[in-house]
Amino acid sequence: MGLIISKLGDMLLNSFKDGPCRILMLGLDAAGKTTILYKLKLNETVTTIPTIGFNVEEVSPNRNVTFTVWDVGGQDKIRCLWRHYYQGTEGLIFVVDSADSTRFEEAKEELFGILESQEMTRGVPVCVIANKQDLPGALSPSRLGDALSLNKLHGNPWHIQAAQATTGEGLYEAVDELARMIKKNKTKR
Ligand SMILES: Nc1nc2c(ncn2[C@@H]2O[C@H](COP(=O)(O)OP(=O)(O)OP(=O)(O)O)[C@@H](O)[C@H]2O)c(=O)[nH]1
Ligand SMILES: [Mg+2]
Repeated sequence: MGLIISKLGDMLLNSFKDGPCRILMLGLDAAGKTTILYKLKLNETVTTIPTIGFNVEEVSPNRNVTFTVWDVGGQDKIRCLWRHYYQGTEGLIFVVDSADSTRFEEAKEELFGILESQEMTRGVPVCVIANKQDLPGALSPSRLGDALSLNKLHGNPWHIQAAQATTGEGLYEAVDELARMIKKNKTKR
């Protein structure tokens, strides 16, 4: 039994042996990206200001996985810079404010735009974080998934995870699921 567990651990380790995975985290402004990054990195709820440019941190959600997470500012006027970060992306985290229904359509257009872009890795695994579940009117992940038409994402493995970045709830589940999808994607190739 111990041997099987250690073999499984080795297999997981081997699939990430090329070094840290390059993870890009995008989403509209104020979705909660920077809050997520530092909750994962420091386990602290930091006070953020809108990101102009990017933050990058190495994050190890468990001992077998290291992610280099790029968190790029989402304000409308700087979204044109996103594409400069696409190349070499192995996993995409797309963060949505689940209570901001007036901007679901905009979020959906941005998500599909990213995945259709020439520079983005074909078939990159996507983890959508349905953030701010604590706010009144927040949509459940399944309803948010419908609002974002995730069922139309045929070329990419995807998962949607409910989360509250301010407490960290759901964040480890999100990165674990992303790691699982990336690993599966790598063994397929
Ligand atoms: N209620 C609630 N507020 C949150 C949550 N996550 C983030 N916030 C708040 O949302 C605001 C924006 O968070 P940021 O992390 O700066 O958002 P961002 O996506 O990095 O925004 P840009 O850098 O402009 O792209 C901050 O006031 C956060 O405290 C959450 O789960 N619940
Ligand atoms: Mg930010």
